[in-house]
Amino acid sequence: MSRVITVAAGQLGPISRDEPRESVVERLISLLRQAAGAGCQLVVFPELALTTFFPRWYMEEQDEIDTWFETEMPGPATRPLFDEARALGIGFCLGYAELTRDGHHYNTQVLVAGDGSIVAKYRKVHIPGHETHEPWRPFQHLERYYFEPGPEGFGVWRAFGAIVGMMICNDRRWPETYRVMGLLGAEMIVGGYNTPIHFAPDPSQDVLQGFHSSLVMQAGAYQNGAWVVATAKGGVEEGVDSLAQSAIIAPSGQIVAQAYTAGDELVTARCDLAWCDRYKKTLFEFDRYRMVEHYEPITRKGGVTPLP
Ligand code: CDT
Repeated sequence: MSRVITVAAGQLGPISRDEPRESVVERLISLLRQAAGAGCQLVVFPELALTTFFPRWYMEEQDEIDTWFETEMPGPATRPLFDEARALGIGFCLGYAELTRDGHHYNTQVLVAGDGSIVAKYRKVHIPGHETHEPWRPFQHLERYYFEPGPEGFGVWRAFGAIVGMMICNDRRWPETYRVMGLLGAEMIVGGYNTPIHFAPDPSQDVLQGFHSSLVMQAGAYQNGAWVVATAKGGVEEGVDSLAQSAIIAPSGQIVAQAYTAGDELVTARCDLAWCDRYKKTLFEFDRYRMVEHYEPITRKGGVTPLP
């Protein structure tokens, strides 16, 4: 029996610092409606999709910091998105900054079913950037100041007739992200990103941002026999240019659909889950070919073990 999910990457263009959540939610609802019209079952929205990418600024006052976080999901501003999704019978994946009741701050994503119920919550594992204010940079990337890593790690969930995993932005650069979910049987891995084009620690990478983003996701899809759907918040936001190029990637590693603008744009593809097994049950048959006895250094804490 064929199992097909028609999926969309619901890319956003820039969100200005003073754009209210309600206005962003209207933009998300517009994308949701387009997706429903295109026969999609699932729309993947960007990381931190409700506001501008606030970690580019250093803030000291906790009260000010907490204004960027959601204390409930859905909350008053996001409930219309959940209501519209339920009315349309379409699911979505949404990234936002989460402040828990006991005071933890996470970079979070929820997977929401077509009936509006939350299937799963994922908290970003790989937190990039820096811990303290670094005034030499043209803009900050203070995710390590604002967010704790998700304590739960990676997971997969049965949803949309598939086994779905989640990742968020920098997670996509790490092979372990895909492999852990691959080992849990992931057939589709979804997530959002905010990737500034300028990388202050090594600007030679600026022109390679699009290449690197595609490189890691295509490899992750292929090596684990999974579809990958990754959605950007792109374009020039508060003076900082970010990568667009939202993409839907097949288990073959091929990009089957990609955004061609840096604005609000819907990218869709018909994803046949049967294609996963062409890779999972041949070249990447884990049970048969993985050589775990040689992989122990990968789970050891820390970095490189230098030669004596
Ligand atoms: N949001 C996010 O994770 N962005 C990172 C930028 C890394 S440079 C500090 C990314 O990997 O795209």
